[in-house]
Amino acid sequence: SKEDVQAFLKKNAFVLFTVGAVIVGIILGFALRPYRMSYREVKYFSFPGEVLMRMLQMLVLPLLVSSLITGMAALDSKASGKMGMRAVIYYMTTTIIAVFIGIIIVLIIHPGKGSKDEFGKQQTIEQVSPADAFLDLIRNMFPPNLVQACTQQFKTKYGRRKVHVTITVNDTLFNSTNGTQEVMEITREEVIPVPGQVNGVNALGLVVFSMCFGLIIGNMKEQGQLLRDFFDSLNEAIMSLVAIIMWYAPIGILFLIAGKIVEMDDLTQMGGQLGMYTITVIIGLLIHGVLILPMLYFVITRQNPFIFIAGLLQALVTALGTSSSSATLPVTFKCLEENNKIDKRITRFVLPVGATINMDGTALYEALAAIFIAQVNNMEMNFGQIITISITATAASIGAAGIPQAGLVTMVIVLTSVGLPTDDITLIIAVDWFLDRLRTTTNVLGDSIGAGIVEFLSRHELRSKDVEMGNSVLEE
Ligand code: DAS
Repeated sequence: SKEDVQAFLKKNAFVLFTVGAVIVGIILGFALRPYRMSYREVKYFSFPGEVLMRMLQMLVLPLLVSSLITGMAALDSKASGKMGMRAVIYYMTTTIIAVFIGIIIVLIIHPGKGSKDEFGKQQTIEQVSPADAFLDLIRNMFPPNLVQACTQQFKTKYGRRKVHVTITVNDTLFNSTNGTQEVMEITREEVIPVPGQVNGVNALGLVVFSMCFGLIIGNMKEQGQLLRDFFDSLNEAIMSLVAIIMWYAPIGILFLIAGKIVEMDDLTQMGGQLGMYTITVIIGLLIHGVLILPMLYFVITRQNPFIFIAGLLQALVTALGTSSSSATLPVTFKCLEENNKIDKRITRFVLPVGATINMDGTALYEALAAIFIAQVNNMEMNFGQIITISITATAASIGAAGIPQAGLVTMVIVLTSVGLPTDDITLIIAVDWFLDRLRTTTNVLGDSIGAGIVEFLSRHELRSKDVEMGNSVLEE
């Protein structure tokens, strides 16, 4: 009946808007491509998307800190220890599974053919040793200055920049009557071999600090009450802000996607090895995201994983649009708490950590890409080297920040560990913006399913805590 339709629309308004935004964004993007917008025009056009990205990033810092502190403070150390263990086991298991899927798929499909000619000229990238990269990971865990950690950016060994070239063709020779000028604008992306900076916070350092801090104020008696109340209410306030921004999100996502489609390079090179490589990555991510993770969820909780995933739709689309799991974090919180009714004590505790260190998509991608580069160089990887790749790919995914294309940067660790040329990262740069979006979506999916599984496994602790606190306990 009419009421039913209305009720359905009301309940699913967000989801419908978001899915609609993606579809309209794709159509609009392709429709506008023939107009060959200039760099500046593209920037203007995608401005609503840029604003969304900034709004989400604005919330990440207070959300991450307040949710982790309240999450840790709400649990006693025994309970949080147990839940922490479960989360870490889940993170490790799924990351390792992802790495192996990446390796197996790339060995079976074998997209690289041992010729680099078709990739064109490459630039040189500064060399980093795995030991340096590893020490950097530990350094980032302990920021010497907390205020700086909130503003300091992750340093990368190379960055990208857009170069805008205007070529003026003087046509007087052919057009002697009025001597017209033809102006051509070209935008291309360049890899710059200097320490680049990526926007974001040192999330890893803040996660470590907030967890310890939360644990401590949770164990304090009355003296800690003020701090516990403060962070609790800060967290509530930020989540209310998230609720407002969510209404704007579909518009932002529409323009983020349309803008990227307008500005992307022609896909002419996609026919060859790079195309095969792209398909291989997509297949790997699909196996992990659509098969393995849902199966794991089902085996453990005995609930329908696809209903769970349907509740996450908005977060997944935001990940696709922003290619940043940190920026998606506020939306992930909302989806899990509101649609999937995951206990706040779990989300607050598990999600910020997951968004920072648990990246299944990135791990799968790093291992796969490294072996692809070996194939292009005609190098056969032996068993020991493949094991090395799987270990370093895991480390590299933990070290990667939840920001666009961070995985490409940490790939240096994987390549150097088996003696592959790091310069060859440039071979895959052309398609990375796209694959980054897909692996970010997989990362967010992995974090969310992890929250569902950890909640299920921790239901007894949560219940006894409820009884202890005198909260109303739902009958099972
Ligand atoms: N895009 C990143 C993320 O936010 C990680 C990556 O580059 O792989 O999840």
